[in-house]
Amino acid sequence: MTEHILYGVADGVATITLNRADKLNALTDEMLSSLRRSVRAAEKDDAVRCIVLTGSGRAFCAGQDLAAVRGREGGEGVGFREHLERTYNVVIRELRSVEKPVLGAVNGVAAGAGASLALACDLRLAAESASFIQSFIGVGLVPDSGSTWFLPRMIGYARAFELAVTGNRLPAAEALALGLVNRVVPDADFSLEVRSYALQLANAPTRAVGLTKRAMNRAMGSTLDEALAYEAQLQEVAGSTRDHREGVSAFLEKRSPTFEGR
Ligand code: LHQ
Repeated sequence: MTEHILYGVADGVATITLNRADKLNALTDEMLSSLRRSVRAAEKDDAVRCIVLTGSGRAFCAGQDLAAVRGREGGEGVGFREHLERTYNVVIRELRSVEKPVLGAVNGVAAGAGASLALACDLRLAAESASFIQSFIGVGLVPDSGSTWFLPRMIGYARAFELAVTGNRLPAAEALALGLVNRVVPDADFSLEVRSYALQLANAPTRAVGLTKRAMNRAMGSTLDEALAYEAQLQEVAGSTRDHREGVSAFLEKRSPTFEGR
């Protein structure tokens, strides 16, 4: 897409790479707008059935480029509120609404809004040396880009609050124990593990995966009655897909299904 956001599609997997390794992939406005365009491109492309978000070099993402925010606090340019609404919030909403699985391949430290980006993914696979830091407090800010929403839901209020107000580094192994990441793999195996996980997701019945994401997103803020009704509504849609028919046929014929994502 651009020098600092790489985008590539292979075998049903779109890989978006934050590519500013010398600054630990700290985010600039240009990167955020190109990140948004990449997610949209992956959303529109029927050949894409899984999206991987990762970082170049030793970090996943160190959050907002702090060199670029100097001056904003003095009232020059757009304020933080507008900046967040125009950039980060758009990306986070896009990641949550794209009806394809988004795998956060957390190759290294994920700090500040970089941690929020990782949390906005549907799944997280972390390298053993990766870590999560709610760095906002270190620069006198509140968690943003969804961290106040994701973190307490994933690990409970007390732990989330503690991480947010201490800014302590959470190593990958502890993140796994808390349920913040799905898997942790040795650094040496990271690329292969990401590929195999992504291919598994890309070969799943994509419509059902996307509808599951939609249903779970909605259920997080709904009653059981509302969730039951919405599940039934979406099952009507999933039940009319070719992948549903293929799954049932494969089961009855005692063979492995081949899902096409339709
Ligand atoms: C960086 C950054 C960085 C620029 C490393 N910026 N250069 C806030 C404001 C407004 C609206 C939107 O939302 C936000 C949300 C946020 O994201 S606020 C939180 C911003 N992020 C941080 O506070 C994290 C800052 N970084 C760090 O604390 C450390 O770099 C970590 C703990 C991530 C990694 O530490 P080290 O492994 O020791 O690496 P390092 O600190 O030596 O960094 C390497 C280089 O990357 C270095 O550049 P240099 O030219 O000196 O080699 C850093 O300046 C640069 N870098 N993060 N966010």
